[in-house]
Amino acid sequence: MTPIVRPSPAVAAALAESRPVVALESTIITHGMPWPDNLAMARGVESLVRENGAEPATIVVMDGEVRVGLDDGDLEKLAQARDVLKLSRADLAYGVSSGRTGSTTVAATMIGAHLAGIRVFATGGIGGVHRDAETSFDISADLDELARTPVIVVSAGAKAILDLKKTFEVLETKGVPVVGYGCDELPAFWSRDSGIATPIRLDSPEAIARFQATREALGIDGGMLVANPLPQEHEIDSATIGSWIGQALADASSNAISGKAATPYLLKRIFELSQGRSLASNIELVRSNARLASAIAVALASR
Ligand code: PSU
Ligand code: MN
Repeated sequence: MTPIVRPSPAVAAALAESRPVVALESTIITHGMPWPDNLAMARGVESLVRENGAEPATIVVMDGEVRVGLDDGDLEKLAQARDVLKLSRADLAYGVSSGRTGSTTVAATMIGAHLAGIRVFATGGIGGVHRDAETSFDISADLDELARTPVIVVSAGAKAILDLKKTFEVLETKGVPVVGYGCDELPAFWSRDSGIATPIRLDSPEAIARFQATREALGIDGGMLVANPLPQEHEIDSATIGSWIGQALADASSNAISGKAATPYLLKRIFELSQGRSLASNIELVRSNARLASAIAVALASR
């Protein structure tokens, strides 16, 4: 019988030797960034994780398996693939059972990482409460997954297309710790500040590893969100990005875009309106998160 969750040889070896491993998601490759920047981003992030002492494990559904760790050929195939499913908790098993290719969102990547025994995961920004949630009921399954699956997710907060205040309120309600990394205000993805005070500020990867170990010792399960502001030289000021977000949201509504299509549409529209600036920042924030996640994985492995 073939195992349904299959680590690559490199990831399996790292896990067997208790070396640091960082999970990476694939929806950002298939639905979050255009070709060929998506492939360059994915390759660059994998190298960065290796340079920082950890083994990268990009997670994806292919050929009836949850693959944990891809070789360069698979990465290239995925970056160019069309009709890729965007998988979350609700449909991860459908992706596997149908034999189709599916990329994993934050929620599905957390499930795959946990099944493989990986404790840290780097992404861009999580999904959350959409601005029109009171009528659309669109709240990302990423939030529930953080509440139930014990993986540390390193992000630049939640994507600023969302209602950030409501998103962080929901995380608090669900008992998900939100750690601001070296910041007193939570980041807003493309910008460093959101105007929302950081609930828990920690300033080193070791402090994050100690916090996680203490949660485990207390029997507190579920994940943790580490919010890492992007480097200042790559941020877009909130008024500038705010006007592009406003325009993209208006366009989404006049084109009746909703559900799974909402986030990919908004990211693409903001990319066009900003003439590529939003993508450049997005890539830099993912790189910065990959560096921090690697350092956290190293700190966890050396405890
Ligand atoms: N971070 C990025 N770009 C992305 C995403 C994260 O920089 O495209 C993806 C993640 O996979 C996340 C998803 O889970 O966006 C959120 O989708 P939704 O709002 O439909 O839950
Ligand atoms: Mn949604």
